[in-house]
Amino acid sequence: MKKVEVKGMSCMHCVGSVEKALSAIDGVSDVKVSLDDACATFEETSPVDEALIKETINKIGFEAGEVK
Ligand SMILES: [Cu+2]
Repeated sequence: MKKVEVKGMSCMHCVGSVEKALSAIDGVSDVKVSLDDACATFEETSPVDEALIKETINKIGFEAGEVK
């Protein structure tokens, strides 16, 4: 399981946006976003570029931290 910090989420709509955007990336599955913990977790079904994860989050208006 991978985890990425997502800053700037304020409500369940934000959570939904992040979930949808990350789920649309090839190789990413089982996305779970936590508003309380300000992070998203996901499984990789094939190798995913961490930069793409961050870029996707930033592009929809949030701030991505480290992918761990
Ligand atoms: Cu929101």
